[in-house]
Amino acid sequence: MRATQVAIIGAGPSGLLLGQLLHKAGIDNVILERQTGDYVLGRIRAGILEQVTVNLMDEAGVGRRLHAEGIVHHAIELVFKGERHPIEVDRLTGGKVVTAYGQTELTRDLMEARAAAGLETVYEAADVSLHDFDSARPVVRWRKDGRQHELQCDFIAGCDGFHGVSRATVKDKVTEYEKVYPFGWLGVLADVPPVSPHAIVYGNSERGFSLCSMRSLTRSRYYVQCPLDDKVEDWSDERFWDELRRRLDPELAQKIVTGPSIEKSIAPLRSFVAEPMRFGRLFLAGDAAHIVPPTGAKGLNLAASDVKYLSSAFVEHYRERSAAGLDHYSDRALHRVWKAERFSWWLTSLMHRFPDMGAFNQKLQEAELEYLVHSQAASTALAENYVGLPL
Ligand code: FAS
Ligand code: PHB
Repeated sequence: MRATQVAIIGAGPSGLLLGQLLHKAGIDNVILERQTGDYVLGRIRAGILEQVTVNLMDEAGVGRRLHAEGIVHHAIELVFKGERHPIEVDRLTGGKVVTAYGQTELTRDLMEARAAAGLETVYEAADVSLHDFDSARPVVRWRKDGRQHELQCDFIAGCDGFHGVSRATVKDKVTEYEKVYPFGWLGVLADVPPVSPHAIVYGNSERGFSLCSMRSLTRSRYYVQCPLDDKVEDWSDERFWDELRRRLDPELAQKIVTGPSIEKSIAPLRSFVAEPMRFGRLFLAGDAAHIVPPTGAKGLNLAASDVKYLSSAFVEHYRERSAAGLDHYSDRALHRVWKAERFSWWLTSLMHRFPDMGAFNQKLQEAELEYLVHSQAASTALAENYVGLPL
């Protein structure tokens, strides 16, 4: 039977980054992905990288384009009651910054590096199933080209996202914690210059949340909060641009450069954590184990920190014959996950209008925003979470 050291399920950012770090450490791995590579690249998702993630891309040897094309942000801005307030994350955290670089580009860089190294990625792997991960020789099976395939391995890394097979395989061993938000995000990608090229702008208006971001100096990413039962077809480009302007301060609203959307989608918001993240020789990483509302730009960055912990644990196992990293992986990852869950929930609660919030809670939101932008201590707390807590 074919064999490898680590079988990775999923060729999203988690799986690809893990595969690259393991390869750099001389650990053989195979990735099984149920979609095509183009399909994976076609999913428009995250856009903001913490320094931890940038450092990991460098460690994986794939940081060149990220440094050439990524846009460093030294601040974010909060808009409420028609005024815009900077939160200078760089100054408040002693020099830490975030980088705008789309998940699509990060995934492309990792895919190209993997192909260049001649590493095996099985795309369109159907009906992946996981077996014997409580033994010393787990087995992964899948179907492709009308044939059944199987792979023996030392470990399985479940990097297959929220709807993947890995967590589903251990659903009777998992404790799930979930919070679903009563609204979604309508996101638009457009080839127009970003309205605020050096700061992500978060808005809280009486009409709801808005976000102004970018993928480059010629490609912008915008979001508005929308009801959960909205459909993308309810939103013409014109209606979107008009609604976005209404949720910003007047100066920024008149600077918006509009253009045809090249991607438009509605994403639901949820907070979700599955505990533990280890089951014998099966380890969960990234969205397979946790989901955050995108408000805090933590999803992709949490996936990266899981991968940092897991790849280090595998290296310790193979190089030092030590099980310490593997034994501590779940607790160590969850410690960081829950802090990011808290921050993402807090910023989502602060910046969105909830259908049933009532006048008192609305006044509380306004008071917290006023306190936040005028208090060094409160701004510092926001800033240190936004740039990413230490590993
Ligand atoms: P992914 O879901 O990216 O990748 C999992 C991979 O596994 C996929 O390629 C999938 O096809 C594959 N797979 C699934 N089941 C399988 C099976 N049975 N067999 C084989 N393969 C299988 N994060 C942010 O930080 N900011 C954002 O703005 C943001 N926006 C988002 C918008 C949306 C609509 C979504 C869904 C997520 C968003 N995220 C955002 C979070 C997102 O970026 C994730 O954190 C990131 O994709 C996590 O990467 P992975 O863990 O690799 O999971
Ligand atoms: C994005 O650019 O897609 C983005 C930026 C900041 C967020 C969420 C998404 O908080």
